[in-house]
Amino acid sequence: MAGATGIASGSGALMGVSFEIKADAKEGVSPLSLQASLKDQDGKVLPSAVVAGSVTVSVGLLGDVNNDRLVDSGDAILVLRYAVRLITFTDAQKDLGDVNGDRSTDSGDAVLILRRAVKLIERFPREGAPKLAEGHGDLVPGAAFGEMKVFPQKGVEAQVMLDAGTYGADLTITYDASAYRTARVRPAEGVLLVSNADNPGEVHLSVARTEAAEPLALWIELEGAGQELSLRLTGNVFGGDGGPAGAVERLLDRPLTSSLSAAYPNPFNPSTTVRYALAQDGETRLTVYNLSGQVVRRLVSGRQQIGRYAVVWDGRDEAGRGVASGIYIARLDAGAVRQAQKMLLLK
Ligand SMILES: [Ca+2]
Ligand SMILES: [Ca+2]
Repeated sequence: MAGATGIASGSGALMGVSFEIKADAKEGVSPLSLQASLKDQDGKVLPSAVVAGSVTVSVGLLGDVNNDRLVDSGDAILVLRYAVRLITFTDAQKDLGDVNGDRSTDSGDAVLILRRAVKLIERFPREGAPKLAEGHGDLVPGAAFGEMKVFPQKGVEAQVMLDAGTYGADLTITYDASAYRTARVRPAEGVLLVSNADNPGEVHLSVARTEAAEPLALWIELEGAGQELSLRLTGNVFGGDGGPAGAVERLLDRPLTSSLSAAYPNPFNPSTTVRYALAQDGETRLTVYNLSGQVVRRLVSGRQQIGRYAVVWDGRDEAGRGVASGIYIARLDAGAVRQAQKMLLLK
């Protein structure tokens, strides 16, 4: 190689060297050594510099992780299966699967492999393809919990919504394994979806699609019965260029049965806090009665939403007068649920 004529002293990169790997090259690590012969400004030969290193040769077609000489949705599926940890990849497969060259083999790459399989793109970013246009304006990829269906004593179905503009996602949903187990992740139309629920308390799901003009609803079915449902959604979402477009972290926490908790403090003076949970939106009444069944105080009366509530009773009646020491009953009426708790006022 020739090169550095005319450059005086100093340090820096003089040139780049590219190697073409022969078609019959052996897969694996090949040693590489560079020898530079250097001359000073008078043309005197200096001791030569030798740099030893190596290159890793991956033989195969970029994106063709199953090595069948085709880049198709079969490869995208394998990348998704790898992303949810259902299978392992060799180093060569990891490398061939990383079609956008970000050193991670994930749903972002599956998106690109799918797009190539349906001829939406001709080359991968690692092959020098120009950066892909998003095609959906300002849509920001994202994922969140959506609707929920509760089947008492049987289980729940929770919806994970991928926003429009989300072409791929690697997501983990964690839940209380003592109350629930994953029944399944429902297949969705028009997308590649792979899930792994081998570990109790968590389900991994990876998804890739070629079109993302619309949001996508995915349903996770959990079997079991609990007083409440607490789900955590974490992971990454990918845009149409296959690059990571954001990290996701969402919590869903809701009661599954309406209930009234014991008042605290109890006995009390001058006030106590009554807590209750609503599993459904609807007319809700929380009323304080005396032992004769007469209404002492209406603490809550009206429509309320699913959630957890705390109401303070200050020991006064509807007219604002302090009531006498004794036992009182707090009663919750919410839908079909009617529950009561005793409270003792001690003056
Ligand atoms: Ca293939
Ligand atoms: Ca990648």
